[in-house]
Amino acid sequence: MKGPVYERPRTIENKEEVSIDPTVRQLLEKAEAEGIETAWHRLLAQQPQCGFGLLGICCRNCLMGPCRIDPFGYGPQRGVCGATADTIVARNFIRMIAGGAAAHIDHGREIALVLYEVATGKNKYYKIADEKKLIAIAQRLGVPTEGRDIMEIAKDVAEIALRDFGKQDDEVPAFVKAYATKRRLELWKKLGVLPRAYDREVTEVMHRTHMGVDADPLNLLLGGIKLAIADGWGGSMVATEFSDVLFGTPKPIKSVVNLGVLKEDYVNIIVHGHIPLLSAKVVEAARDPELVKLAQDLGAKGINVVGMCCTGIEVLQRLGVPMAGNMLQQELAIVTGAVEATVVDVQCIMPALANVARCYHTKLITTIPIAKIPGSVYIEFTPEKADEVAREIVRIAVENFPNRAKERVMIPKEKMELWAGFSVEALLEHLGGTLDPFLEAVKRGDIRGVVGIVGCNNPKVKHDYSHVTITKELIKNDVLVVGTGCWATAAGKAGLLIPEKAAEMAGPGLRKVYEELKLPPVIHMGSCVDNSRILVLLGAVADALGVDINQLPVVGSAPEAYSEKAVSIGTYFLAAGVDVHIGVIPPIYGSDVVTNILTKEAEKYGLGRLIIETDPHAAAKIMLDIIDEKRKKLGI
Ligand code: SF4
Ligand code: MSK
Repeated sequence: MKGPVYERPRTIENKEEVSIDPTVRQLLEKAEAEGIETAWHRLLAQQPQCGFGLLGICCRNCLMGPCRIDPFGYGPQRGVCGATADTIVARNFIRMIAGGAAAHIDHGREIALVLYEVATGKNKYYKIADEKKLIAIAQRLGVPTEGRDIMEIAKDVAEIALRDFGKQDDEVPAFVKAYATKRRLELWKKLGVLPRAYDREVTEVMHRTHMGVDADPLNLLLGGIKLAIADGWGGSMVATEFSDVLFGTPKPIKSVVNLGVLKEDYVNIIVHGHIPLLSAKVVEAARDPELVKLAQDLGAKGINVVGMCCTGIEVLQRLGVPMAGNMLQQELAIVTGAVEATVVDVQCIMPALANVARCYHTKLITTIPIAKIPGSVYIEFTPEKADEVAREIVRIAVENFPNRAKERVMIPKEKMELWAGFSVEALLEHLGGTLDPFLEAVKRGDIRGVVGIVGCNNPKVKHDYSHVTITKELIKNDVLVVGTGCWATAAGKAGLLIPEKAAEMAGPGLRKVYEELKLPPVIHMGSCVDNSRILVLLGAVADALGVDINQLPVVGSAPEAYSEKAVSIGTYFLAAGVDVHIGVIPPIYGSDVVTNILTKEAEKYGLGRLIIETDPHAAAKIMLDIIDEKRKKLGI
């Protein structure tokens, strides 16, 4: 007997519903005409998605399973081991945090190791680009700086950071202690969620979610919160702070965003992934006169490096490198037919890129031993041979230019100017060295509150729509929006990162703030690890006002979240005391207990609440209400 025949979805009927970005619609047409599938087609092929998975009530943590709980109460209410829906949902949720936190922690470790190698003279390819930042970090950590050689300071700072990853004592990691506010540290101590070492917290979550260990949903969630704290104030903080030391602390910088940054007559190289160790070197190598000449000899005008996802943002915010797009544009960039190489490191790189690249002349170049993709060209990157590898990669891209099929090239025209590079240091400098003018504007009500919008695209959500709608709605109501990652790219494409344009869309309060302080209503603070910058800012504002972070008129939002990293980021904002909106349904509705803890009871513990709302207008309204309520309680 024959089963039903699987039909691969080849077309998306209504492309208007897929994205607000015209480049996506144009290139989806081209992809379909050329028989190429994208994430949107594969999402269709997955319908209907598993209801147990959506509710978080399936478990395959052991070989007695897989087990699933019947959400309607007719079937099994316990797994083979006896785990209930509450246990299973909580375990699954914190395993997502473990995946996300581990990614950030590994990222932080890579950067810290390079700083250590630079400080000890073992790596000559990188340098201390920002001594002032290094000294500021040293002072926070209590490392003596007076009259000392900068390399000695760097060595001490790197050693302290590296110890925090794998130390065995129960002390709070030095970075967490140095960067979190006193009030938060006290609260976390009371709740028993003070982390000890970053790797240890990842291991502990994997351990406690093993069959036969932790079955208590609240205890499990607190374990997840402890790990998320280790991510935000630990792994991610190290990644951000040391990237500033090695590559420079971002300052406002102008560039261009969207697929129109690809150039028809140039060799186009996309850097995609997260860790700037590679992308910064590719940018450098592409400026090498010998390689530029090679490109010209092969008929190109030059070499054009553009960014995708957060490693793109790392080189955008420091070097002004144009951004090709955000997460859901990675396949479409290749569909333009104009990309000689997509060079990737880690995270958010769809394995499907190899299939798309195969349909064109594009070389997909993977570089990291833990991130190989069948069908890609693998050129191993290590910081010890950074320059050679980067040059080799650029050479491969250049030599691939003559293979481009000119008749298949279609580069969308759309591109938009944007301003990025608003680190905390740059913001402070912008305000004249003190937060006071900002705080005054908040007290006066010109700035009603602040919302931090973070990361990601998700094909379940109309691409960029929620990001842009929420941002516009908030600034119209005088709420300053700061953010990172794929939100920032969406905001840039919509023109929201052109200060004067955003000011025109903003309410009278924010417009006044822009006129008086030149503070834009919408602020690009960096890549997804740079959410740590928002934590630093929140801590500084709370301390300046003499209150705890959970009292501030501040909300977090992840309107189009997809990744486990977003789950970890959202959770560390909850740990900071910030209410966090998510625009995609997280897999927790299978447990009333877990849903209740995360969406309601968390507040009782001094943590933020999770707000689940898929409609961007309704979400913005909820955020405005929270801001008003907090202002009222603060008496402003
Ligand atoms: Fe089933 Fe328990 Fe094993 Fe999970 S841990 S698969 S619920 S037996
Ligand atoms: S790249 S984690 S989709 S922000 Fe950082 Fe974008 Fe989210 Fe990846």
